[in-house]
Amino acid sequence: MNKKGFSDDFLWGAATSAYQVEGAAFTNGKKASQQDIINQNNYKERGFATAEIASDHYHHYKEDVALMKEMGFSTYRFSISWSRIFPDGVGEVNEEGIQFYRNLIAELHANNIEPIVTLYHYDLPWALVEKYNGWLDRQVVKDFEYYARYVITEFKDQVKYWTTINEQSVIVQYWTTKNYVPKELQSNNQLRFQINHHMNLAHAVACKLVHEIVPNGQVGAALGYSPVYPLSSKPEDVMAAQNAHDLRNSYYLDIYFKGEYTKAASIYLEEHGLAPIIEKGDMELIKEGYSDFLALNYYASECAKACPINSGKKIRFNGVNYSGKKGEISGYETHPGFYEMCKNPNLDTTDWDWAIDPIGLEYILRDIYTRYGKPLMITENGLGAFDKLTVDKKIHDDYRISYLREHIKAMSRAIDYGVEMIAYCPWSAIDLLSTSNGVKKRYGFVYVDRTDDDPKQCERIRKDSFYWYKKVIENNGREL
Ligand code: BGP
Repeated sequence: MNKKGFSDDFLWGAATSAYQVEGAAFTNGKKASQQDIINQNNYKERGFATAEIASDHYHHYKEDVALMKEMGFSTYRFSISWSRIFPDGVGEVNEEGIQFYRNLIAELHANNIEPIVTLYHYDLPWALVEKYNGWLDRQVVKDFEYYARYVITEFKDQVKYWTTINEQSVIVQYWTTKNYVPKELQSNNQLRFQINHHMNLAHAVACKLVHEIVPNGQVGAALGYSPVYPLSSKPEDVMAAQNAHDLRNSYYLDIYFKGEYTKAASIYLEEHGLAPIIEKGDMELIKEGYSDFLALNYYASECAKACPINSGKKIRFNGVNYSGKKGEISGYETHPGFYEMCKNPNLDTTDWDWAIDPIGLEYILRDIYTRYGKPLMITENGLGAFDKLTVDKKIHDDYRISYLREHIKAMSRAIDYGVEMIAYCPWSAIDLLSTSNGVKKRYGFVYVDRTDDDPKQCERIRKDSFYWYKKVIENNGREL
C-alpha cells in the first residue's frame, strides 16, 4: 500500500485544560469555578488533590512552554478559564486574568507553537451556579456568548483553531462530576440532556462567532468518543451496539455536522421522558453554527450487549473506578430494551478499567471521516498510570510509550486510507489533576513532582516518553 505518512504541516503537540493544570485558583482576581468547588469536595471525600495549585502552570508557564519547545511541539491545546477572565461569569473583565492568556499565547508564538484554544472545559464560573444553577438554565447560553465574544475578539489575530465545548457526551454521562448539580436534582436524568441541549446552543453560538470575527478561523467541538463494539456477533448484541452508538456518539455528531438530533436516540429519549425541551428557533441556530472540523478525545473503545426490556434492570448511566485497581469499576451504563454496556473480554485495560485499543482509533477516524467528510484532529489520547520516580529522578514509562506508539500507528493507517488529519495532541503535555482520580493518575510527558496531599514545589522532570516523543516529532512520525 502507498504510505502517505504525516503531511509536512501536520501539527504535533499535546493538551491540557485550565483547571487541571493552572492552579492559582484564587489568584489575581480569579474567583471559583464549579471545578474548584467540586474538587474541594473530592479532597474531603476521597483525598484527591484540589484544583487550587494543580500543576501550578500559572506560575511555571514559561518553563512549560520551553519544555514543549524542547520536544518540538508545533501546537499546544489548552483551555481558557472563564472565571479567570470574568470572575462573576459576566460583567467586568479581570485584566490580570486575560493578561495571563496574552502572555501564554505570546510565549507560544515566540516558540512557533500554534495555539488550539478550548473555550470551555468543565469549569463554569461558580457565580453562575449560584445565580441560576449554571448549565441547567438557558440564561447560560447568553452568558457564554458574552464570554466567548470577548475571548474570540481578543485573540482573533493570534488564534486560528478554536474548540468550543469539551466532551459534551462525557458531561452527559458523568454530569455530577463535570458539573455542579444540587443533590435534590441529581436523580432527574432528563436534566442531563437539557444541559446538553444548552451546550449545543452555546457550541453553535461559538462557531458563529469564530466565523464572524476570526479571519480564516476554524472551529469545532472537542468530543469524547469511543466506538461501541457488540459483545458478540449475535444480532441482538449488534443491534444493542448500534443503539449505544446512536445515543452515545451520533447524538452529538449529527448536531455538529447536520444540525439535527439522531432519530432513534431522540425517540428513545422521548419515550423515557428524557428528551430535552427544544424552543422555537433552537434548531435553526444549531444549523447555522456549523463546524469546520471535529476534535476527538480518544482513550478507549466500549462494548455493548443486549438488555431485554424485561431484564428487571433500571436505567443507569455511568460507572467509575476510583481506586485504580483493575476490576473495581462501579458498574456499566444500562438502558433496558436498548442496550447495556459491558467489559470487552478481548482487550486489556488500564488500572482504571479503560480498554486499551489502538485499532479503535483507526476505526473511528475512518468511520467519522466517511460519514461526515470533515478534517479531524486528536485533542486528547493517552494512558493514565501510576508513574514511579526513581531515586536518580527518572520515570521509565515504557507502558505509555507503547500506548502512544500504537495509537500514532493507527492514526497513520487512517491517513493512508485517506482521512484528513490536522493535529495530534495527546493528553497531557505535563502531569495534571485527573478529573476523577486526583494527581496520582498521571498522563504527562513531564512529571510534576507533587502528591495529592502535598503540592511540594511542583518540580518538572522529563519522563522517558518525553525523549521518545521528541524523536517522533523530529522525524514527523516516520520512526516510532
Ligand atoms: C477527558 C477529559 C480530560 C481528562 C481526560 C482523562 O475526559 O477531557 O479533562 O482529564 O479525560 O480523564 P481522567 O482525568 O478522568 O483520567
